[in-house]
Amino acid sequence: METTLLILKPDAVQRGLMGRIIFRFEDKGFRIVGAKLIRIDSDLASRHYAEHVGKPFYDGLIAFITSCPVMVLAVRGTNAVATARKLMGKTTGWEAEPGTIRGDFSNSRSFNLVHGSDSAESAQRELALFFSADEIHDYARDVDAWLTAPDD
Ligand code: IDP
Ligand code: MG
Repeated sequence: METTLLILKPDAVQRGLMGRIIFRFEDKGFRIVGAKLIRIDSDLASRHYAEHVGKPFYDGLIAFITSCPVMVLAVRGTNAVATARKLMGKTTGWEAEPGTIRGDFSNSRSFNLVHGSDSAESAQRELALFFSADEIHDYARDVDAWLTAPDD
């Protein structure tokens, strides 16, 4: 069982796609264990995107992610980190496969609707940036018994 950080970016909020994006993760069987709408400030944005400092798109990325409230989600499930990335699709909308969130809804290199942690280590770091321990809710669901088999 892993937990990953998702951010529904400003374009998802502005385009009214939050619900349809959340559906994809719920349909896969993931449990939402944290959720809130926040306005990311430049300090938080620079900590979150520290790995991209100095890249040509960095300034635009910080301006984009701070331009409007975003929805941050902590999402839990088997292989949540890698599977969430597969559901999202490739970074650039026009390269992402149809059937993925970005492949179906984005046709941009930077406005690609959703962020998802790229490794278990990134997920730990990013979850700590956006959620305090008491904002993560580890509740049980009866359906979880039907989402993973004992011999998975
Ligand atoms: P990821 O979101 O698929 O993990 P990263 O390479 O980590 O992609 O880049 C972070 C974000 O920066 C992307 O989601 C996208 O919004 C933006 N970005 C990445 N590469 C470019 C680029 O070449 N031009 C403009 N924006 C970019
Ligand atoms: Mg990334």
